[in-house]
Amino acid sequence: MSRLLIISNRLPVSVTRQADSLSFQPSVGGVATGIASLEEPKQRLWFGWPGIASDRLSSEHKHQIAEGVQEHGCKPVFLTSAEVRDFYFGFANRTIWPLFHYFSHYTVFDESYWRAYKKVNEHFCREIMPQIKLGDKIWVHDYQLMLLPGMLRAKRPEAHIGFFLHIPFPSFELLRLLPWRRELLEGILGADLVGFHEYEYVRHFLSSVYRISDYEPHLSQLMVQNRLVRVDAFPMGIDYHRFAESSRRPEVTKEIKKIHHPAGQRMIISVDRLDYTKGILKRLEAYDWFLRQYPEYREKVSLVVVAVPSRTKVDVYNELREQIERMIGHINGEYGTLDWTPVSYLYRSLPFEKLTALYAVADVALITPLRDGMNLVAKEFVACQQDKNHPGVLILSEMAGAASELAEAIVINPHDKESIASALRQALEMPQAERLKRNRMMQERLRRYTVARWAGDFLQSLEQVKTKQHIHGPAPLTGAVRKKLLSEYSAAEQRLILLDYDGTLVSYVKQPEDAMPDTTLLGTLQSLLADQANTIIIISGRDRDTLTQWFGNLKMTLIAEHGAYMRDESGVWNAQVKPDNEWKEIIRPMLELYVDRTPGAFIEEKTFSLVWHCRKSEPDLANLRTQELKDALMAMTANLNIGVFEGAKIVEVKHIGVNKGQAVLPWVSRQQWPFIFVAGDDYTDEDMFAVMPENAFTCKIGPGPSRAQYRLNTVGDFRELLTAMADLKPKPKPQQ
Ligand code: GDG
Repeated sequence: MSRLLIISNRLPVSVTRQADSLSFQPSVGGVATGIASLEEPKQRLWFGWPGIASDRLSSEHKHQIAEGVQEHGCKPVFLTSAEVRDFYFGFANRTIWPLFHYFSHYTVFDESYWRAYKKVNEHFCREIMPQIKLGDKIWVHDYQLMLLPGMLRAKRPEAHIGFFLHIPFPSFELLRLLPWRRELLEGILGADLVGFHEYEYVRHFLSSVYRISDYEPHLSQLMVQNRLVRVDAFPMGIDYHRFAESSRRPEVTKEIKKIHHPAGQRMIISVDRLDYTKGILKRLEAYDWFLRQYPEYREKVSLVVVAVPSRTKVDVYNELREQIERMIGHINGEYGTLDWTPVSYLYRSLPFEKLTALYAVADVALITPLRDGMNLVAKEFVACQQDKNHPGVLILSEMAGAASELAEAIVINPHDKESIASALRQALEMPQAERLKRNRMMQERLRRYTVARWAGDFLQSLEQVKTKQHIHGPAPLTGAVRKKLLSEYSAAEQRLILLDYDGTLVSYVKQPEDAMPDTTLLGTLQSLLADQANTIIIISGRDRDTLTQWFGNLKMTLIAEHGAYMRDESGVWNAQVKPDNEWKEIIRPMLELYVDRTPGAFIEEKTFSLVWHCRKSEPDLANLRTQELKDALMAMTANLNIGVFEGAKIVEVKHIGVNKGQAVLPWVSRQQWPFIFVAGDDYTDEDMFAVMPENAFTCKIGPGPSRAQYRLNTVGDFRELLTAMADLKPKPKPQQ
């Protein structure tokens, strides 16, 4: 049976040591609950750090921990104190956490933190590798382990890997600040399925991938090397029934009411980890403002602040704690009376049943993070509003991922104290029927999309991506296929080799004229041409002059402008179609207009075509303009004998009778070739692939759909294959 391997920074079991004995307590965090209640029974194994640094443990303790957590389906990954310091408190929580939550001024860029992050991700990889069995699904969680999917992929190309980020994915403008941005993206893209809480984060991720890693997404899917990767939103839910049930315990709610909710007073709650992203300080300022603006509520409301200690080894957290406590002191000093304390403050974690009772008895939950991936507290509060006679109101920040699902909450901007104050008033005055109605609508949604559904949905999508990967696209030209190709090459008496140039023999560059062949490439071509059995043709969209300048010295056939001109081995160029270019003067002004409107764009003129290039333009603008230009051109060319084609960062308008397929057809049908090899990377090469006989090896270079049978990922991979062909012994000349 295939298994589910879950990998997160911390194990869902907390290990505590008292004197010399260890105890193990399963923690009921969201993910753990979701996975535990998955419908499909799967064997599960969870990897993570048990929470105590390994240099503080004897080998006997480590052994006991391994055995103890095994009972909970877990395997420990031990980390030293130095690793915890630089990886967890360093890169994860001083670099990624602030940056991804838009706190760039708190972000520390430290090479040694980055090294520790890489090292710990590698360490996780080493621990997991021996445990992976064929068919296992691997689910990596969160920002501490963003390199891990890529590391696992490098070792297990076929593995099923999912990655879920629990925090926001920031916009490109933030991510670009990070010196290691490309490595992080490549790491995440090692997964087959990448999940976020919200579509907004999907958008940011794809836009960064496009700008930084050069992969081009199509509708939330992209080809990474030859692997289909899907990126999607999976808003995490909660264990709705567990919260709803727990909130119905009258003995606990009574106790909480007695302490925190005196008769005649209304109660507002604020529950979070003590973290600067949660906006606790701004919330207190807004509460202060509320008491000032609406003095009639003094002595009628109280705010209970639960701040769960968090990351106390990071300075800004300690500073924030001091500021919060000072602010609470100020409010209580300013407005408090002998009978009334405006803010009660609990700096600790409450037991689960006390927390749900607090949710249940509160009149208002004031949840105002400055940024939050999702915010489960908001959902939990709504789930606990089960008493029809006492429905509470949720005030939620628009910066929390949960806001897009909980639209019936009062949604506020956490920086706007004025609107928070009036939201508090609105909440306190809201009629019971409306409170009930709003909660019912939100509860309906939360009851359906629970954390179990979330986990099930994610894993099912992972399976679908894997199925799609196998149906889609050309097979990799590696391993046995490569061997077969080389052995057929070796055995063949006559070979036809058709090669596109840009994107196939050389990589794309910003300035097309800079893509001249290097000496290694020319050497490889020369060796191939030295073999009598080879007929090699370069067939490109380039013009005659460029091809003559670059390959004029080689005794080979060249085809320019997608087949408009051909130069035979003797060096003479012949037009293959009669030029008919009157259309150019009609089309050119339109292309010029789109050059003016798109900084970085330019026009290239060829004998039979006009090409609008936007490789150097800002990617989003380039995409937008490409679509607009295509639409405009389609309308203009409807009655002309010309076609409009979109290629890699270009729009080309050309004579319809000219294409690479037609150009190579006479060569293909000239004789029965025992070996044909065709390679190309863009849409113009698809015309060649389409006219090839069954026995031809057709090879697409790079990502994207293709008619080709095989794929190589990069120009480098392809050149390496050509070199391998050139290294094979040439066929001896046939005996006269
Ligand atoms: C990260 C993302 C995303 C809180 N106080 C007590 C207590 N809690 C529990 C809550 C809730 C959890 O802690 C907090 O979850 P949040 O979602 O609100 O926030 P983060 O800890 O920052 O979590 C966040 C989440 O991952 C999931 O993907 O939503 O955006 O930042 O479940 O119940 N639990 C107990 N006592 C407390 O006093 N027992």
